[in-house]
Amino acid sequence: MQRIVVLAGGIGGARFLRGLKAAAPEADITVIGNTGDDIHLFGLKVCPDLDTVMYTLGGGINEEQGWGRTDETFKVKEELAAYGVGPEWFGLGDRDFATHIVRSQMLAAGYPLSAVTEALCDRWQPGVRLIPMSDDRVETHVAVELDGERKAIHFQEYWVRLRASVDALAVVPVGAEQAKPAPGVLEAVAEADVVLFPPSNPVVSVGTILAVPGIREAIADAGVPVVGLSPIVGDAPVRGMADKVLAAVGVESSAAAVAEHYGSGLLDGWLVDTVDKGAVERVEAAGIRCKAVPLMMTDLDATAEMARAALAMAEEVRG
Ligand code: FO1
Repeated sequence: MQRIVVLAGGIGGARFLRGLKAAAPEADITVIGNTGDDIHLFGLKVCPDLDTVMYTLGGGINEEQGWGRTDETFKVKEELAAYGVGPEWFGLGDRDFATHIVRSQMLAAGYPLSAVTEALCDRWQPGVRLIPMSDDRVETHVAVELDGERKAIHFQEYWVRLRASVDALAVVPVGAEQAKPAPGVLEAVAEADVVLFPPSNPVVSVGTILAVPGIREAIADAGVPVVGLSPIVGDAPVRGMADKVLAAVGVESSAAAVAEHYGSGLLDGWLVDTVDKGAVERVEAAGIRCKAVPLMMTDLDATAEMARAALAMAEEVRG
């Protein structure tokens, strides 16, 4: 059985995984989830990227939004607002609240996040093994200039409240340096036949996972094909505001620049969209096998085709 490890952020990673499951129904898929987006609100721990993967693969996601639960209501949020308790800019729905309550209760009882995630997945049966990148707290902060003052704000405040409307001056995964990979992460990489980077944000999703000491090294040294799919199509992010955070790390917003950012020490293969076929030569010059294929996740079939192309490229570079 083919063992596939995927480093995933939120919406892009989750949708890609749905395609991967369709493309490789027999595969044993381990997902290493980004937890740098996690935020503590109302005394609860919210893990947006883990939940987005869990709900998407488990059939509970709000399809239009790509995050949060389907068939959601916001009574608790309204009641909190009536008490003047915010933040109001972060939409936590009633059904979603239950997940955060269970998670926070288990964490308070002493269970590590990896065990809590496994317990939550018992309900959702995502069909993959979902492991947080670390059981330790890592929180992505973004340095911005607001009202003439430089300050660091939580990633969610930058992304959701400010909609990335100001420049990101720096992106810092606070706590990453001290964090350890969660149990199972390094083992999954060591046993993998292929490692995939979905079209997730290269800085605040995949980049944060790689910032946990040991994970990047394990992937680079695993001796198996590492293949990524560009989240940038035609010099703009397919969704989200990846260009803003790419600029913060000095990377131009292009499919080729993102491949170079990961580098040939990590990546063996890179898929760019057909509109970026002009980038293939530049990526190959950087020592990374590259191919142009359609990369728009418009529906399950198109996404499964992308996953098939990634797996085919893995075979090509296996050498
Ligand atoms: N994204 C938004 O744009 N607005 C929200 O109010 C919002 C709430 C939210 C609640 C739970 C959750 O799991 C995700 C949520 N997201 C929301 C998405 C999320 O903040 C980001 O898209 C990801 O963190 C980026 O990967």
